Amino acid sequence: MITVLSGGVGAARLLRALCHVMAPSELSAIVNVGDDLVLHGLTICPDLDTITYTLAGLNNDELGWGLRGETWRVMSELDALGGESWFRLGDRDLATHLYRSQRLGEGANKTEVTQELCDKAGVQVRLLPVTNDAVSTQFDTALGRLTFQEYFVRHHHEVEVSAVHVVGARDARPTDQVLDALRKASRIVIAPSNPLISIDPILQVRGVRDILEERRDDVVAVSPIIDGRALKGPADRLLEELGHEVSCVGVVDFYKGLVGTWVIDEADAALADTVRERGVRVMVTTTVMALADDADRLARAVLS
Ligand code: FO1
Repeated sequence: MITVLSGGVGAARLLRALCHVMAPSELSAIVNVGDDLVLHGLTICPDLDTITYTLAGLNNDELGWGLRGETWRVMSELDALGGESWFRLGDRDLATHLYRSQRLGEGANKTEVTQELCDKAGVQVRLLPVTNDAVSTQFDTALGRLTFQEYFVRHHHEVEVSAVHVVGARDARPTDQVLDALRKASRIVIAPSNPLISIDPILQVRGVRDILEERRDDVVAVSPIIDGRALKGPADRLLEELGHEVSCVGVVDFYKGLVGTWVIDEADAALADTVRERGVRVMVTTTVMALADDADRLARAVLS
């Protein structure tokens, strides 16, 4: 079994590629829930949904989130009422949030509801929210404290951040399924997701970091920073704002003590020796997953 620590889009693409080169049923993903929010009384889990939709082949490639063939009638009506419509929920996507919220209201937990949604979408990868407890990633900014989606969507991740807080993480318990997936995996992979706001909220849940430290030799990570830049999202800017080096070396240092093998991009081949000096193994390959063949090659490298 392979277990992948996962944020949203980057992790979804890696998981999809891994499904091409191994049995999906042998794959587990431990997924960040720090981006989750309650809006209009609905519980929304963006990273879990991005992965589910991508693995089901239903993801909206243009937007990078949500479902393909989406329509927006509910949001238009909400706009007309002057309702809160900055976080856009498509008509099709809304069904997921309605279903999840109903089931949570009936007493199911997030892990159970995620499994139900995966079964309905035909997704065989085991998607595991890192915890069923409430965890909320928040930002100290020039505009004051912002929740994840206020920072990310409402302010287009353009405001300067002075600190990231994963509220609730230290009291949150990882689920039994998560602990099992971490302990039994032959290899643990850290996806090329944002280290500060997608992976760290997983690591901060009690006990998760300790297991990675113990299993360091079996941990493989893919750098999300290529040639000093993030392909998508604010990872590069956040690294800089929070005092980290903006390169694959900065990411290697951020995960110090947790990773045995690094996969860095060909564009960073000149930094391979510097990474090796940190006492880790290094593989250099294409890490950009825009083309299916490249994504599959990366998946094979991660498993090799
Ligand atoms: N991202 C946006 O940029 N604008 C949105 O209105 C938006 C809505 C949305 C609804 C459901 C969902 O699952 C994701 C959504 N996202 C939206 C993406 C999301 O905010 C982020 O990409 C992730 O949280 C970061 O991983």
